[in-house]
Amino acid sequence: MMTENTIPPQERLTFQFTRDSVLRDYRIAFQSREASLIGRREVLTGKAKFGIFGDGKEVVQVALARAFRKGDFRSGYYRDQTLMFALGLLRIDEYFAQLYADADVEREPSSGGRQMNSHFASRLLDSDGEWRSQVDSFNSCADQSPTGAQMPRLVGLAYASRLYRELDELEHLVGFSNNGNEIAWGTIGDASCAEGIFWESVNAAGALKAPMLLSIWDDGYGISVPSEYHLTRGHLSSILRGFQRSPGEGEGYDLYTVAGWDYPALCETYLNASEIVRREHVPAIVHVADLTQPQGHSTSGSHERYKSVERLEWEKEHDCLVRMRQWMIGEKIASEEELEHIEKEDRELVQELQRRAWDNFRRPLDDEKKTVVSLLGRVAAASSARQEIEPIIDRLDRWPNAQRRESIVAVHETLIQVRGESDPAISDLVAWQQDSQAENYRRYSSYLFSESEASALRVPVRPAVYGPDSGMVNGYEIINRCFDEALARHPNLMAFGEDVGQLGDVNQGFMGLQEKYGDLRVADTGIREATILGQAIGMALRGLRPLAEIQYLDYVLYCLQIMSDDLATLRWRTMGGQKAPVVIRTRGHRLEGVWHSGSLISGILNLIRGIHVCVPRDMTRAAGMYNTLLQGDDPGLVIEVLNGYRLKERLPDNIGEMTLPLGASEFLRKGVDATVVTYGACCRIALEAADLLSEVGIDTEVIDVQTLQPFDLQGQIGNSIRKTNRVVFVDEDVPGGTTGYMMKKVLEDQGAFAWLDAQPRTLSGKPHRPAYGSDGDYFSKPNREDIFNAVYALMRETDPQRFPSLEG
Ligand SMILES: Cc1ncc(C[n+]2csc(CCOP(=O)(O)OP(=O)(O)O)c2C)c(N)n1
Repeated sequence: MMTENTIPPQERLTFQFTRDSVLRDYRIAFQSREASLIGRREVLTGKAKFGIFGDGKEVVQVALARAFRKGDFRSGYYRDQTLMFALGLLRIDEYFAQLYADADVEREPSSGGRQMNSHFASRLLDSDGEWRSQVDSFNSCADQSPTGAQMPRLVGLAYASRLYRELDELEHLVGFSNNGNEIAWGTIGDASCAEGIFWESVNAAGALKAPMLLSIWDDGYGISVPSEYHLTRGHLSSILRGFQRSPGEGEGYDLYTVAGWDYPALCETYLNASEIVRREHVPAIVHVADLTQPQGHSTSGSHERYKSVERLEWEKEHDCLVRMRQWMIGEKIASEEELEHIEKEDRELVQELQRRAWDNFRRPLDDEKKTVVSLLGRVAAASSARQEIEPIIDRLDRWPNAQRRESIVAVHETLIQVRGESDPAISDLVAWQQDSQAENYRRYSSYLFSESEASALRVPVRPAVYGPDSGMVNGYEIINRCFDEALARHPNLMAFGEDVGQLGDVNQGFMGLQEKYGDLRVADTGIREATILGQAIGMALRGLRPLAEIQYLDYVLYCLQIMSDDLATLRWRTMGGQKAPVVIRTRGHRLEGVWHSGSLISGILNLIRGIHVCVPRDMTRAAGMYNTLLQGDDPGLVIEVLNGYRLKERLPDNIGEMTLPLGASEFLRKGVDATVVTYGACCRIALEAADLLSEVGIDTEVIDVQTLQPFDLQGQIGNSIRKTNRVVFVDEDVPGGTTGYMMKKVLEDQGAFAWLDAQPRTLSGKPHRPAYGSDGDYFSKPNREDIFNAVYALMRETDPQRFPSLEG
């Protein structure tokens, strides 16, 4: 029932059915349905927290799986369990392990229990954090819950195939591509197509001619809201038509519409569509209509509340399994009796696998509870608080299906009861508590950053080297030389962004490099920050090293959601199973104007834990950070100083090799009276203030933190405060923003509070955005005079005689 496509009938490939292959598909689909039914029951009986399932979308997914080839990638969402089963990327017991939040990554390989059920991923990395071959396997990137968030990286996953096909210098990367023949398969629900990033991604993949095959699972609703509220005219195919290419035209999309219950039509559609996408590198969209949701959206509610009786009846009739079954019987592929027999077998199999997953999940928890009960028993026996402890033990012992939390709570309550007592049993309990804390840290908090040999924190430090001929050049020339050498050294490095290609970026950092390296390696993009970022994530997932430019820091907000939800969480949410070492380049700080002043640091910093954040004060520092990040395997954001491109710096002889260690603060000025901690463009202002302060006899130490994440790993700021006993944190962010972050790091984490003789101060911009013009900037952001006054006031606190009031 292909209703719309660009393949003339005589050219269509016909799907070859065999009885075995059809039966195999039906069984996968049927087992998947059973898994959904049992899954819902498990939630409703309290054994799992929440369930969202792929029922109603089984048949289309077994059909899609037939066209999926080794090396291909999936970027989809929580309805894709059947596809994952069909590709062999997920076992049924693993599916249930995730439903139970089993925190053992061997049993729950998608996320090690960190992600809600039906958030799938394949393990792209081995246990050392190195890439496994992707060409010998089916691949899936890690799902996210925000609707449409799978789209931006899909663009990059697909576009990578084009790069692999067209760039000879990538030929050596055999583990990632076979001549760019791979397709990136996307899936999305119909209602999620109302998201802005959906349209941005569709447009970007079309403009990039990326081999992407996107399926839209259309079941007519987004939770309770029907299609007409989501989409103009309520019908996707008709609004997508503008993207469609005409027959023979190279650019644009192939569009297909097919019913989600029509197995032979689905198989034929995917066979044909994928063939063209793979061969011609033309993207395609398959709008899969008439899908259903037999159990409703999720376990959070029942669809009887918002679907009419007629709709519910229609869904029963059009249930894809019912229809496939009827077709199989009609085509004499299997008889009713045969199918009943198979279904009974499969139902039992799924039940058995669910029970196994539950038992495996429970065993370590029950063992742990037993251990704790026994440890607590020993403590009770030895303690004067026995009467108080016994009810704690009893409660834990009787707790049905206790998890780790219940044991930890009981241990904590017991330790409160026995405070001040000492006994070997208590020591054993404390030792258990500490081991458990470490183990649970590993379970839930490991892999925020790379733990591999390739971590950016392990990159050897190579200081800048200057010779007698090292001349002074403009800042932009330093960056330009750095990128030139990086592109030569890393054949898989691709730089792209708005105005990056032909113009060489708005500040000439890439000037001349497109001519030298070609328009795929140094590329212009549309104005589409979310998909510039997504493009980078997808490319990085396929072994490339993207350097994605966001033209100004202020526009990072457009891609912040993807940076935060996808890139920053990727390694963590897969428990080390995936990585995307993207380098994001942007520029900010102190250019005048509300949207060019680039001071939104804390908003960004606090949302992208999992990404290194570098705030170089000049271009030499920036170059060192790029070189470090490009040798590491974590993502990083580098915020260059906007007004630094035309300032002169000395060009290091080893600009291509020099590296700057992340997390190393630099002393810009030594002093004994007060410490000023800052970064980026404020460094210069702080130094000017320090000069002014020295005129009144105050010797200020100025520290550039250089990177905000990681932050001052050697505790140099704490050491400085130990000497000066006074500190002011300065930046252009909002009050309590990054200055608050730095203060927490130094006073709390480094314990510098103990060394202070005066109240610690923060000095930041105003709470509003910076006003335009020189005066607007001066009065919106901290300036030399503000820093002078802040430090002077601290000095006056201890010695008012020597530092009299400035106010007469
Ligand atoms: C950005 C965002 N907004 C809202 C939600 C809550 N939500 C989860 S699923 C969903 C409906 C999605 O409908 P559709 O795209 O048609 O997919 P379906 O669930 O029907 O397969 C909504 C609104 C979300 N996950 N993310």
